[in-house]
Amino acid sequence: LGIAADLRRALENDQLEVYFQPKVTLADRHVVGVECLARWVHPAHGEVAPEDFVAVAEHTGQLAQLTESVLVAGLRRCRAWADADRPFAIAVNLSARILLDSRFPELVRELLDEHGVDPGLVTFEISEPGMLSDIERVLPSLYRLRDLGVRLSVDDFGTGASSLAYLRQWPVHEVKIDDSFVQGMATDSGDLAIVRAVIGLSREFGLTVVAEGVESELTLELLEEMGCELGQGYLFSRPLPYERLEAWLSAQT
Ligand code: G
Ligand code: G
Ligand code: MN
Ligand code: NA
Repeated sequence: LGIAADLRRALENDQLEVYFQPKVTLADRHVVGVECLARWVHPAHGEVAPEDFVAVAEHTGQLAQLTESVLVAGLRRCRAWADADRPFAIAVNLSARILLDSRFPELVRELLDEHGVDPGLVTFEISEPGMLSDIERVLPSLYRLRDLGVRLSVDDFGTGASSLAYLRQWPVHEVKIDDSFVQGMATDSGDLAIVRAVIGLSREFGLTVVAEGVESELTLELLEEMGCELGQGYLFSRPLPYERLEAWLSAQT
C-alpha cells in the first residue's frame, strides 16, 4: 500500500514523466507523430515499469488521474507543434478499464477544447487483450470517442487471440502489430505469415497499419514490401524525454 500512496503523491506533484517515441512512414522515415509513454522513477525503488504502476492505479482508483496526466502532457506538445506548423499527431495508451468509466469520453472532449487540439491529431491505443476482456462494455465508450473525431488503435494486435473478423466490427482506425511478431518475422516464417495476414486484412478494411518494435533494416524492408505504411521502433528511435525528442526531430531535417 505504500506504493499506492507514493503514486498518489507523484500524480499530485506532477512527478510522472512522459517519454515520446516517433512513429514514422516506412517508405521515407517521415515523422507523423509520437506515442506518449508514462515513466515513473520512484524515489526509493527507482524506475517502476508502466505495467506495474498502471496496475496500481487501476486498483486504487487513480487510473483517470494517471491517464489525464499523460494525455495533458501529450496535448501540450501537440498544441505547441501545431502552433509551430509541425502538426505531429500524438498517441496515448488507454487501459481498457478507463473505458468502463462513462465520464471518460466527456473528459477527453473537455481537454481537447481546453488545449485547442484538433481531435484528428489524437489517437488512443487500446491493447487487444484489454478490448476482448469486456468488449460489450467497452464499445459504447469507443463509439463516443470516435464521434469526438479522435482516432482509435488496437495495440499489441495478435496477442489477444481475437478473430481477424473483429477488425471489421470494431470502430477503430488503426492496428498496431505486436512487436513480438515484428521482431520474429525476419527469422520465423510463422511470424512472417501472421504479419503478412494482418497487413493484408487491415488494408482491405481501410485501416492504418503500424508495425511496432522495428529493430532492423531487414525487418523494415520486409514490412515495406508487404505494404505496411508506418513503423515504430529502436531502428528509428527509442522513447525519448521531450528535450531529446526535439533534438532528434531537428536532426531529421
Ligand atoms: O514504454 P514501455 O515499452 O515500457 O511500456 C510498457 C507498456 O506500458 C506498454 O504496453 C505501454 O502501452 C504501457 N504504457 C505506457 N504508458 C502508459 C500509459 O500512460 N497508460 C497505459 N494504460 N499504459 C501505458
Ligand atoms: O504495447 P505498446 O505498443 O504500448 O508498447 C510500447 C513499448 O514498446 C514501449 O515501452 C517501448 O519502450 C517498447 N518499444 C518500442 N520500440 C521497441 C523496439 O524496437 N524494441 C523493443 N524491444 N521494444 C520497443
Ligand atoms: Mn502502445
Ligand atoms: Na506491444
